Amino acid sequence: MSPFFISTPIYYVNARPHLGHGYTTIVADSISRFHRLQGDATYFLTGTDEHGDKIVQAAEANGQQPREYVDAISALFQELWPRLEIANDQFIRTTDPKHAACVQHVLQAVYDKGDIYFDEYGGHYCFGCERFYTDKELVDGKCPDHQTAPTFIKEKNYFFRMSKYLEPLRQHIEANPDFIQPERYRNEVLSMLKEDLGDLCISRPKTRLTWGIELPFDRDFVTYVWFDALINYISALDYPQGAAYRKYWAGAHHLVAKDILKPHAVFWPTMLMSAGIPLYQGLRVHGYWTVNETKMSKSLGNVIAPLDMAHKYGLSAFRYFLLAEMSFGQDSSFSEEALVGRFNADLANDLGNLFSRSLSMTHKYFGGTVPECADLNSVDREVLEIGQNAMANFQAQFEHFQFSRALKSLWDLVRHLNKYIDLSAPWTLYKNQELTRLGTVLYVILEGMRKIALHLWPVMPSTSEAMLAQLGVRFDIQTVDLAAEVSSWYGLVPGTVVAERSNLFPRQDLDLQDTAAPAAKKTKDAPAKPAPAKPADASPQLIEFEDFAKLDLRVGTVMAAEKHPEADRLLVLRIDTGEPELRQVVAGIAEFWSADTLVGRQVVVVANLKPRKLRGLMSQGMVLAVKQDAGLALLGPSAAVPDGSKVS
Ligand code: ME8
Repeated sequence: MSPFFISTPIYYVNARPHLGHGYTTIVADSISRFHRLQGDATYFLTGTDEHGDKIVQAAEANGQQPREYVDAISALFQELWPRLEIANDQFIRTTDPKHAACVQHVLQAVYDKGDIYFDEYGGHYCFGCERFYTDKELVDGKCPDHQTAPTFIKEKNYFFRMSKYLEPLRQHIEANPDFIQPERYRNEVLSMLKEDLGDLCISRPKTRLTWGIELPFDRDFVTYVWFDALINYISALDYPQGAAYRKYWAGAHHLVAKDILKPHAVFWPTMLMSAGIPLYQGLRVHGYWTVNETKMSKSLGNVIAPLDMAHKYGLSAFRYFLLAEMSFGQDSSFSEEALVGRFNADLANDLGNLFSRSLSMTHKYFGGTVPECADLNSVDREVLEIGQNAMANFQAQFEHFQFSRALKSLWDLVRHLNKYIDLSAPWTLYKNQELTRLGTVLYVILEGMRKIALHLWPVMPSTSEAMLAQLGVRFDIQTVDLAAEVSSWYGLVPGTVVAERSNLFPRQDLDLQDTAAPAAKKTKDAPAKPAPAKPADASPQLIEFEDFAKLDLRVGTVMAAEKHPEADRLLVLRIDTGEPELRQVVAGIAEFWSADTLVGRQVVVVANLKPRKLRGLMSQGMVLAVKQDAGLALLGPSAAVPDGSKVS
C-alpha cells in the first residue's frame, strides 16, 4: 500500500463556488477514489483561503466583519462538496488555530536558518493579486490579470531569500520529469527559472492589513497570504509531529489550474527546501474552463454554478462530462449543448442501452440469473482482448491524470460489447435453442458490464454502485482488485440474480431555460425545440370506439437495427415486444435516425397490422412517430415499462 495524498487549491472566500472550483475538486475526488480502489492509503484535502486584503475588501463590500464573512462563504464550499459526491478527508481553513500555529512554526524555522531579512521596498502592488509587480511584468502599466493600474507602495517588509533556492529547484525539476506535469507546464516553469525571480516579500505591515497571521518574530507584521496559504498542505497533516504527516506527505500531489502555477512550482518548493521539509511528489496542472471562449467571471455574468448543472442533468452525467470533455492540461469550453450531446451519445446510447438490453435478455432467456460460461470462441476471445486493453489503458491513463483518454479507452469496451450483441444475435440463438452458446454470450456481456461499472466508480460513485447492484454485485472496496480485473474475465458468479430492467440514463433534451450562458448552435443529439403544430384539419373523420379498440398497440425495445440493404430510407428493426421471438419491423425513418441511436429505445408498435413485404423484407407492424419540419420524433413511454405492455 503506497501512500497517496491529493490536495486542491484552498479557494478564496471572496466569491461563491463555481464550475472551475467544482472541476478541480471533482478531479481530486476521482483520483483519490481511484487510488482507494487500487488499495493505496489515500488522503484527500481541500479547504478555503481566508486571509488577506482581498477578503477584507469583499467583507466590507458585503457590510460584514471579515470573521463573519469568511465563515459564511467557507460554509458554502463545505456544504457543496458532499452534494457533488466529493468525499474529502479534511476541509482546512487558514483561520483554523492549528494552521496559524504551523505557519508560525515554519516561519520561525526559515528565519532561524537566516533565510528571512528585513528591507525597504517600493513597487507596484496589485490588490487583486496581492503581490508586487516589476515594471517588466506590467502590461501597458496595468496588472495583466486584472487589467487595473497597480498602486505604488513603498514600505519596509520581510523578505524570503527565494533566490538562494532557485538553482537547486531547477536541478530538481530537470532530474524529476514527473515533478510538474503536463509537460507544457514543466517547460513553462523551467523558462520562468531562466529569469531572475529574486526574493519574495512575505509580510504586510499591520498598519495596512491586520487580517492575517502574525509573524512570530515581529508582532507589527502579518504573513503574506501566499506564504500563509501554501502551508495549509502540511498544517492539515499536523506537521511537524502528526501521524498523518508522517504517513501521507511522502505521496503528496497538488492539483491546481494554470493561474497559480508559479506559487506552487516556485514559491512552495523553495519554502520547503529552506524549512528542511521534503518536496512534494507531483504538481498536476489543468487548464481553464471557458464559456463562449471567455474565462468565467462574475462581472460577465457567465459563471456556471456546479449544483445547477448537477440538478439539471444528473450528478453522474455532470461529473462524467467534466472528466471526459476536458483534455487535462488544456483549456476547454463549457456548454450545455456539449454536455447533453455527450450524455446522449456516451451514456444514454452506449452505456445505458448496453445495460437495458442485456438485463432484459437475461430475464427473457434465463429467468434473470447469470448463465454459465462455456467454451469461448474467437469472437468471445476478441471481446476479452479488447476488454483487457481498455481496462489496462484506462488504469494507466487515469493514474497519469489523463481522464478523457482513460474514459475513451473504457468506451472501446462499452461500444464493442454493443457490437458483440448485434454480431452474436442472442435472439437468434434463443430461437434456435442454442442455450449453451447463448449463456456464454450473455455471460461475456454481463461480466464486461460489471468491469465497466467498477472502473466508473471514481467518476460516478453512486451510479457505479447502482450498476453493480443491477448485476447482483454489492460494491465492497476491500475486495476490489483492479489489476486482477484486467487479467481475468470470470468475476460474476453464475446463478446471481440481476435486475429486470435498467433506466440509468434516460435521454436528455436540451433545456436552456434559467441558464447563464447564451445558447450556441444546436448539436445533432440535442433536438431543436419543436415548431408549432400545423392547425388540425377542420373536419377530421370520426370513428367509432370499436374501430379504435381494434388497434393492438404495444411497447417494445429495439434490440437491433440496421439499414435496409436495398433502400436508403428504410431501417430494419428487431423489436422485443414481449413475444417469444423478436418482431421485424421495416420503418421509413433512416433519414432521421441512425441505426445505433435506436438500439435500446422503447417504441410503440402497431402489433396487429397485417405483415407485408417492404423492398423484399417482411415487416410485422409499424412504429409510431410524429413528423415535423425539425425531424421525426418517435413515440415511447415516459419511463421504462415491461416489453409487450399494451398501450391503452
Ligand atoms: O487561487 N477553470 O484561489 P481561487 C478551471 N486561494 N479551474 C478554475 C477556474 C476555471 N475557469 N477558475 C478557478 C486561489 N478554478 C488561492 C489558492 S492554494 C494554496 C491558494 C480553480 O479561489 C482552479 O483550481 O482563485 C484554480 O487554480 C483555483 O480554482 C483558483 O482558486
